[in-house]
Amino acid sequence: MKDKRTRTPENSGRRQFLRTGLAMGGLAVSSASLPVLAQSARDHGDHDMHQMHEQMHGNGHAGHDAHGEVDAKTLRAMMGYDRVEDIPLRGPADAVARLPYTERDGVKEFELTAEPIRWAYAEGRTILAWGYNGQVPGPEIRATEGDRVRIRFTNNLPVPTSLHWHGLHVPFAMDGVPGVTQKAVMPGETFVYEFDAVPAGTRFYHTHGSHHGDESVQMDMGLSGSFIVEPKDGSRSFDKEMTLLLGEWQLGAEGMNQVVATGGHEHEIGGDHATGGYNLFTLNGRSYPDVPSLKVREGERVRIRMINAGSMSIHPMHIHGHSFEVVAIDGNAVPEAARQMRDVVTLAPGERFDVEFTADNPGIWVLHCHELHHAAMGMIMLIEYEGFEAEAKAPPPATAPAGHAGHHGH
Ligand SMILES: [Cu+2]
Repeated sequence: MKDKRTRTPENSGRRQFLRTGLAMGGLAVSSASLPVLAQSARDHGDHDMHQMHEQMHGNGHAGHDAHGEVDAKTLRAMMGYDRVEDIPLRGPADAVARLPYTERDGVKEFELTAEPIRWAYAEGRTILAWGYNGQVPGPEIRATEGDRVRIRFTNNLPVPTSLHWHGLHVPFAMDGVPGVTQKAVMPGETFVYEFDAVPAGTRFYHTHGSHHGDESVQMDMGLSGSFIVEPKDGSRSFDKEMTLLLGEWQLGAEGMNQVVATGGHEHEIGGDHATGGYNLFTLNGRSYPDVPSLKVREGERVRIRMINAGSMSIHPMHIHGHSFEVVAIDGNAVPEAARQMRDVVTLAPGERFDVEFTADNPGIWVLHCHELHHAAMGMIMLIEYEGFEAEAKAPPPATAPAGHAGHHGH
């Protein structure tokens, strides 16, 4: 991919800025790519009969449990489908690590959509979600500092949304804040974002809601992904890198998402007070023990780019058996003289920490959130050295009061 990279001159002033803003800022065209909606329940017979069938056979997904209940109207409003089982089931096997791009006139063009899905956060366990390109987190966008990038974003959700470039210095018309920099992207519409990828570092993209007030609701549905801007000079201080996107969820029974069940009111329902209503914590969309291990080789220098893409929780991320060096905060390099050796770094929502460690202590180690409720609810990853196989995996995490969640099998 390296030889395909082109670099464009950086945005050269007000004239360029205005041209971009006018050309791209208000562009919203309708798209034919609305999700294929499920046939209405009426087509299959009386809705009550359908629910009764689910209750009798215990294989339904909604409408028969006080904690996971959602009526068809709410489900349609939030997910665009009448029945949970019609919502596309997606998991890691369907996901791509990095978003492919095509080059056109020196511009890197990316395609992103927002889609209603059932996301497999662990083996045999799903949660209703909104995913970019149908995955959680969205695919990583990679660019080189100064690249001109164009992201064609199509909203296939049943609700308006937006796309914000967190930590990137974009022209304001590209900032993706509904009511401030643009109108929300309506269901079925496409909005084209275009800007220079600056500055270098660990950035990310996420929804900014449909209007002021529902940003957390949309974030809590899974709408985020990493955006890594590699330095123009090609400098690289590590042998191996990984991006770790921290997520938090309000899981209901049978794979229900409480954001959906409450029609977007989420926090009003309270829940487990120790964790503010969040009861499932993910790393790159997966919950321990189903978080893929970081595999390292002795002697390697390893960078982990941590991104807190949650809307509320603070995560003190702790590594066992090693210290790591904080090399960048919020994507920006820390001068060498100011670098700290830590074994915990704490990320508030929106923060990023790039840490590096030298793999000099062979074995199997955990990297986990030291808010231990979060660890218990999934926020753990193993670091496995070559030659070491993880022992038998731990039992599934407690995700909610027993019997009320996490048994949505597929
Ligand atoms: Cu945490």
